[in-house]
Amino acid sequence: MAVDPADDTGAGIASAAGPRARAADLFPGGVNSPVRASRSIDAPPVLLVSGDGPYVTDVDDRRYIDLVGAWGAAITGHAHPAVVAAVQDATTNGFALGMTHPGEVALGEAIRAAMPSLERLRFTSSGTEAVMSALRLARAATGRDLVVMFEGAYHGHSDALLASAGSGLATLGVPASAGVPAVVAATTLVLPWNDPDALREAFRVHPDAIAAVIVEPIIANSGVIPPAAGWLETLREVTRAHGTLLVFDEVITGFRLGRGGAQARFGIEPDLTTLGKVIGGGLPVGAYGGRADLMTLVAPDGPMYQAGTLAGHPLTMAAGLATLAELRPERFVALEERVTRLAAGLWEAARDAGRADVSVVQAGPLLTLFMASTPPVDGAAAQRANRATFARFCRAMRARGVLLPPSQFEAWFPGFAHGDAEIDLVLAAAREALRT
Ligand code: KE4
Repeated sequence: MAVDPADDTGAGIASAAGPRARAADLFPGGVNSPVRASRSIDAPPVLLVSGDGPYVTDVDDRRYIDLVGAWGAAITGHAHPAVVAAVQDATTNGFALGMTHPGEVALGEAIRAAMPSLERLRFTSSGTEAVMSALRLARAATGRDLVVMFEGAYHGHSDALLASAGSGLATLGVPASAGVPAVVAATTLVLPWNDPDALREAFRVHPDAIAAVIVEPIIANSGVIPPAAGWLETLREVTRAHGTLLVFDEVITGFRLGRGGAQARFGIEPDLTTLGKVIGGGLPVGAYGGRADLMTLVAPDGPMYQAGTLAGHPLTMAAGLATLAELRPERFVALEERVTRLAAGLWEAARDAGRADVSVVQAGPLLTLFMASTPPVDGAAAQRANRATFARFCRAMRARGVLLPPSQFEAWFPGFAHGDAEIDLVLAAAREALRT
């Protein structure tokens, strides 16, 4: 059908080129978030049109077992009937009303009941905003400027956190992205993971200057790299000793490691926590919260400003509440049992295929298959994994109907809807893919 110049709805363009080509024409990389472009596995981006439970279907009507899981948000499985119904009901009352809505109160109370360290909290529309706000709050509370993060972690795309380690240990960060001013990256110290000496050195070199240490309690953004025994306790002890705030970035681990997240699992109480993904049930969301004496500094009560047109969006609140209602403790136990079976099966498949270059790291319900002969213990080690081999493995899995996160440096996100049948199918595909 020719494109009718008078048709300004854009509908007529549909037939002019396929969706992939039109996306490529519209968006950088043809995507609205870089990792979706699948560049690191030398494959075209997948365009998905629907999800149901553990499955997704692409524009070419191919069905996959989905281990991307909306990057963690879809823990209940896609299009969970209770979540769909809750959002459908909510839509009939209008979408964004522009003032506080009872749904915000209900979800806020449900989050606090599960994670009591969030004595008070604030919703945002993304994890990035939650992290950016929590760190602004930490600076406001301490009057200090520097923030420590760890190599291999990702905390969203706010300028100061797009930093990589400076030349020497405990030196100020340098920009990790074009467009980030050096002076902004220099407010971040990027330290090695699981390294207490480096942490203590940073505080020695920068006394009374570090506002916060932000940590993914289990690094998921290098692929899964758990904390070494005692590491999180050391972070808590050293930050407390220096009047520095400890920020747990639980955008991934929150309501995935269990209702209490990593802070419950590891028994560490952070000063501030950031959340996202699961608490919105797949709708745009973020949240930050923590000690009441800190949150009282947030506008309009206090001098630290943060805002958002769609923060606390009624539909997101409805999806989040319905999702949290599905997060029963026994379902986390069952999920973790299946992930343990998956991890063991992947190790066995690698051994049976004679693949000494494969390691599997599991931390609770999160796991990553690394193309590395030994499990990486920090970001630098993860970077040494063989990306080309992982790319081939990922493409081979895709060809066998399993959609893995298209990067070596991501966690896999099995959820409650992945039953034994799906685990068996993933293992069967992996056995073949590892042999090729
Ligand atoms: P968002 O701004 O993307 O909602 O959240 C940022 C963020 C913050 N903290 C952690 C620990 C995160 O993992 C994320 C975002 N996670 C990535 C997946 N690795 C999102 C996927 C993407 O960027 O498209």
